[in-house]
Amino acid sequence: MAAPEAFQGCHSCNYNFVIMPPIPRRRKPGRYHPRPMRVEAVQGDITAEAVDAIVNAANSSLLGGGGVDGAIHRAAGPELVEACRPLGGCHTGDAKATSGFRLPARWVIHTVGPVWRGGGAGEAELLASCYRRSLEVADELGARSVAFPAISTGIYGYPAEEAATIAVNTVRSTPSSVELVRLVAFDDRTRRLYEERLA
Ligand code: AR6
Repeated sequence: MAAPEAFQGCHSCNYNFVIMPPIPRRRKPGRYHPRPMRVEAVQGDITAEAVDAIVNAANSSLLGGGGVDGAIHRAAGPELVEACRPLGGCHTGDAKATSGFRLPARWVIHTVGPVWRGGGAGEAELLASCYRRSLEVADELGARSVAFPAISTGIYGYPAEEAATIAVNTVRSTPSSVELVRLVAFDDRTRRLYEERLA
């Protein structure tokens, strides 16, 4: 049977004259809050966190270092640095993911915080970007629970109070499918700073 006249010339196939309803577009991941995000402050070692992804306060080489970065690489095992090598480093304020290897967490999201230079060198925006980009990467991975260390507040010298404010405000204001964020303080003071801001 030939196609009705209106369809002739539209397709090379004569059987193709069923008009399909438009296919609904799939939602882009990470653009919606399917459930409200819960944000918690805890104190401890982030390498023990049994979440989908832990965030690493790395340096731009992504090849390991001291502080939380060193602890994460030691706990994940030597496969972690091998997985980081092909990533070709990371800019300050950006984030990239690897597997978690021997960690309880399935993924590590490596972000590079700013070095504190007195506050006039765009540090606040770069630190906020670390939290935002890490949540975006978490969404791309499909992670639903993420643990953050206090990025930049150790070796990079960011004042703890201001960093805690940026951490809480940015996590709360970033649209994401992540359902649980754990702000992991290594020390008592940082935990209190988080708790005050979350109250
Ligand atoms: N679990 C949770 N938090 C931790 C842990 C841990 N195991 N260990 C340290 N912290 P830092 P930065 C806290 O210095 O300032 C590295 O050499 C720590 O008390 O790890 O972003 C990188 O390679 C502090 O509150 O990261 C870079 O070169 C917070 O983690 C540079 O340090 C961040 O301290 C990055 O410096």
